[in-house]
Amino acid sequence: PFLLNVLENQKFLYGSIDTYFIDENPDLFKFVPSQNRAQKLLNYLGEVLVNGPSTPLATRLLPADVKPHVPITSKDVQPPKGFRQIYKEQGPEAFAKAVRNHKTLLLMDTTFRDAHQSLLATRVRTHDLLKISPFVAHNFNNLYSLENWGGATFDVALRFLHECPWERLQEMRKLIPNIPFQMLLRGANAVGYTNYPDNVVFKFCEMAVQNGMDIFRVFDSLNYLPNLIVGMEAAGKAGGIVEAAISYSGDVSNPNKTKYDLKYYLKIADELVKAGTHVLAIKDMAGLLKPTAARMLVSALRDKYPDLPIHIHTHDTSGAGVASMLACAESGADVVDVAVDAMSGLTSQPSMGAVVASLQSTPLDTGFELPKISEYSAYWEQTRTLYAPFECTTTMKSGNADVYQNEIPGGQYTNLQFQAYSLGLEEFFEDVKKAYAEANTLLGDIIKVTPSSKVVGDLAQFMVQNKLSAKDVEEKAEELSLPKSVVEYLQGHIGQPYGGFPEPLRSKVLRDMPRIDGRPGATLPPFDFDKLKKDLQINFPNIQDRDVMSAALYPQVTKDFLAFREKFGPVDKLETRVFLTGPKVGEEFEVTIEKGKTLGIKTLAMAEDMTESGEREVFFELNGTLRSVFIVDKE
Ligand code: 3PY
Ligand code: ZN
Repeated sequence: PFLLNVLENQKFLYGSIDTYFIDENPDLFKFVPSQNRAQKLLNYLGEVLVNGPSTPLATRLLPADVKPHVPITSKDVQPPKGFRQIYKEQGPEAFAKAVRNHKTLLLMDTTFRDAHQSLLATRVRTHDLLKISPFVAHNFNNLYSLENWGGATFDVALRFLHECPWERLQEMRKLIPNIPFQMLLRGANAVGYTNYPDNVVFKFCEMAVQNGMDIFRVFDSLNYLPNLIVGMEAAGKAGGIVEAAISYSGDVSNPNKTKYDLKYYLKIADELVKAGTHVLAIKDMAGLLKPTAARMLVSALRDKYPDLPIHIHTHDTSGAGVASMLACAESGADVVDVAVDAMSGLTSQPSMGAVVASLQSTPLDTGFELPKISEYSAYWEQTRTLYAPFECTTTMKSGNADVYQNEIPGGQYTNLQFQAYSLGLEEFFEDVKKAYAEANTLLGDIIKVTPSSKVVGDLAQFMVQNKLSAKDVEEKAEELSLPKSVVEYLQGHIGQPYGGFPEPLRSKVLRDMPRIDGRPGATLPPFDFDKLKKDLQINFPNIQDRDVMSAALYPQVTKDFLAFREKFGPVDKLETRVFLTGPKVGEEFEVTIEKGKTLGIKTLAMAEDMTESGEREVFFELNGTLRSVFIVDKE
């Protein structure tokens, strides 16, 4: 269309163009969309009505028929200043100093990322995040950060929500200019599950900063330093704030648990400080850091690094999360992680309201107001009901201190429970949890977080399904066809575990298979982005660099997403119930596809009879005009 516009332009036709040609002729950029976006959305709605949800529902529960109340924020007033201004104006070091100099406890709000990753299978959509974003910007400007990207959100956005994670980031940034955004970066695995070539990780971080990301919490699933350092360098080179994280396992307060003791953590902390981290994080992904252990660990780090900001992450799986975060705060942590009350507890983070209330009128008082937290929470309480099909509370009714025995990370805990539930084997979950602990011991008692947690989980499920004890696995290792993730782990594909690989298990499983002894990414050739772009342009001529990056990380998932978007348009603009299960017949609703462009849609009817070619006609009213779409009935 650009070329056609140029060819029709009067100035161009008469040959009088100069370097200002494009600036002075904005009409060149007025494109008629290739195919009507409204028509594409009708096709989507028809598809869901005829063939069911486009994103599989995890339980039999349906989204509630509610319109969550969005608390009012004035559109005319700029949100107040926050820590982001310090970072943007003075850089990461000044930001770290300001955090360290701050006298009271700071909070990171995980509601936009880890909370829903842990409670709602990461399914919360951009639409619902954006609605509450202005309220967050105006009332929570004193947050250390808002965790709103990375981890599993990247994959799930593309794969299940059919939306672009980069657009999500950009849109949130527009509405929240003042609070630092934080993401979870899986070191050399970026936001994926495998090691990528280094140039992928570097370019990914560069693009993340360009699109509005500020703080990168970088971890490695084995605390393997070479992997961690790649992520730190990538985030640092991109100009981001580097928050290197030590993944926490075991129990430093238990003298019988000796593998991951205080010395172990202090040693890694030393390396991360040497590598130049701006902030040091403890990432307690399973919620194992009991209050006593928290006091020991945080005090030791505080004493050793008086000038370094310390940030603690936990999950509330056992129910001890609030107590632990208070212990961290009292021992000198600068920042702890919480989720808004309605999105807190269980495998999510501890409750924001509970932590804030507990510290009121103390020297650590966060300064947040409980009524504002209640308003924020009320929005999420209602919004959460839209995601009923993905609710972990379908199966998980309470906290469970068995996590201290099985050490399953928050997100994986609810995942495994879902799997057991969907197989109709509730008791299977109890077996899997026990097997998880055995599988961990078999693999050498490793740090367990994405992707090493998947290795342990896969082995645990394999053991339960095949009725194998740990002893059986050890004895029959040569004959068993173990899950691919386990074999690859033993080959060294995700890095080197602390204390080495388990022997003789490793030799028995691998025999003469190849092994990687160092950093896996070091042996991968640089990724060819230009080639990928050219390949993708064959089918998707309008592709942008951000789509190319998505495809470098998730090739097939991204191609499917691009094809889906081409066919069905901006489905991310639909409200969540309509997106998940389609509108009701007779229902009228609006979709704002861009600022100032709102469609009024009414679902009229679905033909009872099929056409000869197996299609069903679905009738809509679009802005008052009758439209219909023909949908192949796949039943
Ligand atoms: C992730 O990697 O997505 C995690 O949340 C790990 O805790
Ligand atoms: Zn977490």
